[in-house]
Amino acid sequence: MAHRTILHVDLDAFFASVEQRDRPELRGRPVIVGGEPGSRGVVSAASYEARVFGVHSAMSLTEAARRCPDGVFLPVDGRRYQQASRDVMAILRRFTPQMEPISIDEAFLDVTGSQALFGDGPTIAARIKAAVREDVGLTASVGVASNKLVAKVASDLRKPDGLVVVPPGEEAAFLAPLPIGRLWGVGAKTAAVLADYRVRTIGDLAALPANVLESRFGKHGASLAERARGIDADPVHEGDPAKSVGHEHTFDVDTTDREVIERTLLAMADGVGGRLRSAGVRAGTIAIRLRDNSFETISRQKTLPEPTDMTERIYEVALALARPEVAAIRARGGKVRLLGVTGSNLGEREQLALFDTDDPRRRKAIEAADSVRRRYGDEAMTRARLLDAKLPAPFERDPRNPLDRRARGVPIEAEKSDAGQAGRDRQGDTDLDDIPPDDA
Ligand code: TTP
Ligand code: MG
Ligand code: MG
Repeated sequence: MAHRTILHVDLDAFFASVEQRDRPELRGRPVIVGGEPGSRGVVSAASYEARVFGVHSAMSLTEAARRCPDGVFLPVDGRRYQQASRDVMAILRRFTPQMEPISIDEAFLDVTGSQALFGDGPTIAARIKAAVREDVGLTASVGVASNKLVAKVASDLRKPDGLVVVPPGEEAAFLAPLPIGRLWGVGAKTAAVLADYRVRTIGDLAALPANVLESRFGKHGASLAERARGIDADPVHEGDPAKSVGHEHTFDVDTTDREVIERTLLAMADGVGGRLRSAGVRAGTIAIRLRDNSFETISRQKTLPEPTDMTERIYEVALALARPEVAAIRARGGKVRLLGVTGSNLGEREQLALFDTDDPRRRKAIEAADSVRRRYGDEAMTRARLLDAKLPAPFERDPRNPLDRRARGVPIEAEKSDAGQAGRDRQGDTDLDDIPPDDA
């Protein structure tokens, strides 16, 4: 098969670069976006001048101030970053319709079919970098390769203002010397386990016998082995908006305990609501899924008079749908094995403004809670009711879900690979195609 040409484009020190672009006096200075140096937040973005001092995203502002006392600390100005993001995405779209934005400052492009028009991969990459610099005033780093995995690693390698080309056939050799943490899908936990096998570089991983990986990591092991060799068939998902967001939970022990069931539904409603809010969309339909101990699966859904992204509303609907089904399971002496909540029939929040009847103060409070959660992790903000539920973080995102990927300012470094290890509780994405229409 003829090889594909894939680009990964990622802006350099994005939020900080927008600030330096708009305030020339800040150019060449250490700029730290996130808030006041003494405040409780974390660093969103650090300019490369600030990184020299060891400041990076997700570090506490206090620590950043300690390391870089002369840094210029600025609040997050989301509106301007959103606009810059839109401007850059519009440039990328000029080179191919096959464009997949994966966060506010990065996207994959499949330019296989664009080369007759615009030149080969490296030429297109150079043209994109020039256009982003001239038209938007920012620098981007670009990786060019035959697949998404390798292109993403490549764009990160020579930041800032980098351009790294990996010719087809050289994927494995390119990855081999790099530390294992650079491989997408290898989180801290996986890296720790691999260290037991003396795996330090991606090449070490590629050299490990596939059966060792499979016996240690199961299905994930097989995909690890492939990716270590630079193999990735995932297509660029062009204009592939998510159709749904869902959470599913399999209980450690089958249950009919009302408190446990309601708490689980609430946690999942909160997860769905949080993901909808951070992506700026609302769900017009809420669905639940229930599986009993004989593995019979029931799905129910309700179309709402007004689309929502609010936890309480999602919970209320999910509970109303689940209650009679749980009662029926209980009545026949069964127990609940799995529960799921999904929001679908999604629409942009702005376009839904006509329906906007909820209390703006309440929305403000919820959005504030979301942003705290995003900064400090879920534990910080989980409702009292959810404590002790021993559920995975309800705010967890799925890098495979385009809706989650476009959520604002959310790091998409995925620990997904560590989910699904033997026998643990799992939370996954529900596939809406499984869900029959209302009252089916
Ligand atoms: P990144 O592309 O991860 O980082 P960056 O653009 O600041 O730096 P780099 O040159 O290494 O690409 O993220 C893009 C923006 O998303 C970043 O400028 C700010 C925001 N962000 C956060 O708010 N919190 C985070 O933890 C991360 C990683 C990013
Ligand atoms: Mg970036
Ligand atoms: Mg990025």
